[in-house]
Amino acid sequence: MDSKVNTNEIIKAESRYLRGTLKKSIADPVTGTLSTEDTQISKFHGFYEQDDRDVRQQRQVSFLEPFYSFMLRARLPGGVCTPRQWLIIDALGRELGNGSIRLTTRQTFQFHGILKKHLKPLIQRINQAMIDSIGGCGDVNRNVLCNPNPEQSGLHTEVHHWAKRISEHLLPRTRAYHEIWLDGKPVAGGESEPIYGETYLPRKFKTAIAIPPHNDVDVYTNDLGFVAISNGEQLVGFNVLAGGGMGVTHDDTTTFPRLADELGFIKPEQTLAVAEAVVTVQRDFGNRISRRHARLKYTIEKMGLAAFTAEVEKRAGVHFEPPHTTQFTSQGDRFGWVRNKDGNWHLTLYIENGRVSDTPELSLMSGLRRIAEIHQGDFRITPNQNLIIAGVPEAHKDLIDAVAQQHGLLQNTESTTRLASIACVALPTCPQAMAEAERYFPDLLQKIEHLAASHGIDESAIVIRITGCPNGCARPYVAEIGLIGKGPGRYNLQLGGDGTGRRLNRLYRKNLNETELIDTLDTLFQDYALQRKQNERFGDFVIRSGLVKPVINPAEDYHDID
Ligand code: SRM
Ligand code: SF4
Repeated sequence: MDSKVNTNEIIKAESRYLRGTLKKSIADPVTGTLSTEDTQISKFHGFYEQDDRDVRQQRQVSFLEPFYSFMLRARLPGGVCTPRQWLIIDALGRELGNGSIRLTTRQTFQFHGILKKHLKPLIQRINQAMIDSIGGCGDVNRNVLCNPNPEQSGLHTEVHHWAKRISEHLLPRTRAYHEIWLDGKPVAGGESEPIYGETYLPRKFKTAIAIPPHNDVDVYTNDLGFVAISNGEQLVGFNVLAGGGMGVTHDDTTTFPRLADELGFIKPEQTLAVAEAVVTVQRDFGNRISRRHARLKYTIEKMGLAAFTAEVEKRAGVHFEPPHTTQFTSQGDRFGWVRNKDGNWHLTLYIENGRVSDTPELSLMSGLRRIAEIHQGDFRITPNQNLIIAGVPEAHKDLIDAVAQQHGLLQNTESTTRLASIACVALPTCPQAMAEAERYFPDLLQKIEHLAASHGIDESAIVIRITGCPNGCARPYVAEIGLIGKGPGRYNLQLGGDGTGRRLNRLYRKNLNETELIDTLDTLFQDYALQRKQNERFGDFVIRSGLVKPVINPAEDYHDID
């Protein structure tokens, strides 16, 4: 192994295919934590060690170890689960988690606040429900996204099938997960990882499939993207994209967000070979020295797109045809009841920041549990942290509607901007958070909504996304307004996404506190209200009026600010 590789590479290489000393760490009753190496290996099994940051300082003063607990993220390709599975997820969130379930921007769910001793029973119980957490996190392919909207039933079913197949094809082959959590027999030897090798990928890897005209999966922000091409109802192939990613480090101009490039069109039967080829090129050419520069976007910048594409074609044994023309018109969800082509109904519910819990104001968790008890279709988590109750027969619609009404799930009072906006988790669980996001966003949005209403632009459905740090978990760099945590109560203001996920935004003002942010938006909203063209989006307006320059080549010009 190259002596310069980063520590994670050594940990992976010495982990015996992701076993590490996890069994020992989990069994150690003296501490709530894992060994340092195991905190990295655990990610491949779907869980992260965290500590409650609200009480971190207080515990330090009292000479107590941090209040450790774990976040577990499931693998749920395309975000689909059955009502029976939902009931188990709900029960585990209440019994072994912190009383909530978190729907994520990658169409799956997380539990927070799991104590070390509860990890094994929790993993066993989700597996009994036929859900696993393999590759929920770690340097492998993550949960595969696809459009969850069952409106175009035939096409969606086919695309969802591909999301599952890609996810399964790119799963690690190690038996470590079964051995440690499901009491599977230890492997005698001769184990291998045909796709990943023993050091897996240099970094996380993300895949999504979009069905135009909806870009709800933000397909251009993924390492690997597939845009479904259909002849109406049937899939004829995919435009393949590669090299998207959001993560940036504040003030490090060698890091940048990037939208994926188009490689070309392929037939459905070539999908797995192409997915595997993109993964193995990244495995072999990705940066294993600097994790900050290890995502596929940097590999493509280093190799050049033509050389990268040629290498993928060679490994996959395919020749990319010119991409088909496609058009995206939105990046968000559509809410309320809609009738599918098959005559069944689906109900898309707005879930504020994806957090499912019961509060004094809203019995959301209980309401969804009640729906799961009577629903016969499925549940679909959207890539915008919302939830679809799908496949409701006409005869059940009134009943489900009544339960949703009774629990306040159909308030229908949210502004178009609120419905279009998302926040990452941030404090108190996320160790990377520099500022609040999920806990603060509802209040901040209220102020922004008042501002929008005062300028008569409240129907503009401006896409606003906030994150507690520049890692970009709510994909803020493709929002019309992106707010990126800089420090407690301070955010960078980014402007210029196009509302369809096809354009990066750019930094407009740095390190604003709430008053400065609201004042800045006040001026921007006023100009937009007075000077916008008919149907012009806010993000398009700020670009046309020269308030921010569009990003042409992020590797070179993302950090150019006037
Ligand atoms: Fe993320 C790390 C939460 C989607 C980019 N992300 C984290 C961690 C695990 C913090 C950590 O390193 O310990 C966060 C856990 C917080 C918590 O307490 O739950 C976290 N990320 C999330 C979720 C839950 C945000 C949400 O509010 O929904 C999303 C879970 C997705 C899933 O189900 O798999 C989530 N993260 C994303 C996305 C959006 C996406 O994938 O579509 C991105 C940007 C796209 C990308 O990857 O480029 C994203 N997360 C990151 C990064 C920056 C990666 C980079 O290339 O620089 C990190 C930090 C890292 O990897 O070192 C990170
Ligand atoms: Fe944590 Fe940053 Fe991701 Fe928000 S964007 S969840 S603060 S890593």
